[in-house]
Amino acid sequence: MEVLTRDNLLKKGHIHPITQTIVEIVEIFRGLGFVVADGPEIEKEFYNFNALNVPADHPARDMQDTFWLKPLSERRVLRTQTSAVQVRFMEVHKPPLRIIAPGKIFRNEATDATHEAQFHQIEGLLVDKNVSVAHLKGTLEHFLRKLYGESVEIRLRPSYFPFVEPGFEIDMSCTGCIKNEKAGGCCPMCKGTTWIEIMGAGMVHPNVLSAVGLDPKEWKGFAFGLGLDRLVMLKYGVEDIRHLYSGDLRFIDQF
Ligand code: 2NM
Repeated sequence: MEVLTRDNLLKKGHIHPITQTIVEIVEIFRGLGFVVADGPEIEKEFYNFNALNVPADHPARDMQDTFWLKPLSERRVLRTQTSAVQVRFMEVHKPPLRIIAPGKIFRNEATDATHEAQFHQIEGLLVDKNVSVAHLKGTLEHFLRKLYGESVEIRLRPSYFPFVEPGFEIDMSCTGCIKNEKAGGCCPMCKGTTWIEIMGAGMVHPNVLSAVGLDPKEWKGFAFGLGLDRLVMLKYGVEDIRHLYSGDLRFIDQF
């Protein structure tokens, strides 16, 4: 007679590593007074691009990068970032506000070990009076130290995103280097550079505030966006993004 064990009959499901990471990150930002905002995956061109200061001729709007839905005359897309959620939130809620928007996003690109057409992102937004880059840096430093440990250092490098000005790429000190130094090898996480590019961020562009009826002289904001798939891959040493979406229990059961 076969014995009923957890493994052969009562096998339990569990939370996907991407969802686990979303929960962890949301908890950290909840501690800072942020609330979760949600929105549709099928989005209007206005919320996905126009309101975010992405010009009509920007290559991101191209058929190659964005999934446009038919009929094309309706100007609907699969959202390419969760910022659209934040625009919708700002339309109906007066500042000061602090929101975090996790969710699935879509890009029309060829898939390989590090690219999927469907992946996950988490974006944050704070709007208040007298907000500065110092607030942005302090918030992200706090966040990454809670996630990866108090010894983490961060640095800001100038970068460009249409919806912010100034825009930055955020690097964090590599958490794998110490382990690898002991093992005597070059760190595979940072390739020996000691820094890992972890997220994009910046001060909300005045045009974005104006698009939702806020006076950019009165209100300022900072925003950031973080790809969850790469984060999970770094954390667990997953070498192919497609494993995360395979639905293969032999993979998923490891987490
Ligand atoms: C990023 C990088 C920089 C961002 C901007 C906004 C909004 F809605 F406030 F304009 N939300 N998220 C943002 C800024 C996202 O992702 C790499």
